[in-house]
Amino acid sequence: MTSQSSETQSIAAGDDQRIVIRNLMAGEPGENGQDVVEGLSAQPKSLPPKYFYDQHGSQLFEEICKLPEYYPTRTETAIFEAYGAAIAHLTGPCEIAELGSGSATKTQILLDAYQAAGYPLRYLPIDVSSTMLVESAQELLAKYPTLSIYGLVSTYELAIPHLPPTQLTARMLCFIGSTLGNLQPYECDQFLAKVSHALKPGDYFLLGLDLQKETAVLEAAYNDSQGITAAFNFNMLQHLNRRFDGDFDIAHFSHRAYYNQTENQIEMHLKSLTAQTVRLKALNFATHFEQGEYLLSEISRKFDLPEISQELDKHQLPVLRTFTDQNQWFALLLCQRT
Ligand code: AVJ
Repeated sequence: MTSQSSETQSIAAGDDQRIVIRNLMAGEPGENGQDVVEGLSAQPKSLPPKYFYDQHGSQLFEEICKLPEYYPTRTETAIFEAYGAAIAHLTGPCEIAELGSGSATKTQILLDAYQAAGYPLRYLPIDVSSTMLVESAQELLAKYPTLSIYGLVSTYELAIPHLPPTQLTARMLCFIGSTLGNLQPYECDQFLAKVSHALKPGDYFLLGLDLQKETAVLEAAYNDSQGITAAFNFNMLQHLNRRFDGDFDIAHFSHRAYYNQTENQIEMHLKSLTAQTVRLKALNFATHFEQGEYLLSEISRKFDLPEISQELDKHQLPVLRTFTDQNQWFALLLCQRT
């Protein structure tokens, strides 16, 4: 296999019937960094969380998922294990599309359940990392002999209106891992409108959300004792250095994450330890930091079930069933488009 050279690529080796991967970003100009300039020019400064995820950042995130303090991944996986079969039973045969499929670890629990139910298996992974997408697709093809895959190398925004026609009776769009929590409320609203528009009546939307809970539990999850989350946060600056020929010195920043109880969100910051000027040469841009100034690198909203259910209702995506763990720390919402 080679890297994507054309927009549409089939993986060879006799699997042509089973897999198609389309690269929606092939014709796109590279990231032009306009969002970085905007974020660093704003007051207070902020950066889009997507800049966490270069190759090293994605590895660090995988490590975060295994940390003792980081309960979300473990809890969501346990919910999938407990209720995968129930979800399959409720939806009946349907194809599974997934925004931000990554390594598709949790999705395999679903595929196992659909396979055990004797349903046809069709999976539509969507991810910005073509390497991740191709590697996980190959692994899945080897594991599930009846599986067909239609993958999109794409951002969520671009992919949602570009999903291919449904081949099975229905489709289930999965957005798990509480990634929705990265969006501000107004962005969340726009996102749900797009999802609703892309689904047909009867289709499903499976949403994984981190729920509101004790501050100490939340703050520990973003301030782990091994410093992996701090490294993940600093890596955003190192990523920008590489990408835009920058001179951020991570020794002059510290990691801070705290729970904002008014907004019900974790806010992750990089705090400037000195007064300093940082340049991003490729963007022809420089910005000044005061000593003690904060740069917001991520919000991670924590949800209230009645509130988000109302939001989903508003977008014609009412919750059919809610699956949660014993502590009610995390929830999987199975919604059905009306
Ligand atoms: C991938 C956005 C769900 O908010 O918990 C983990 C990212 N940031 N630790 C989250 C993250 C710091 C994660 N999401």
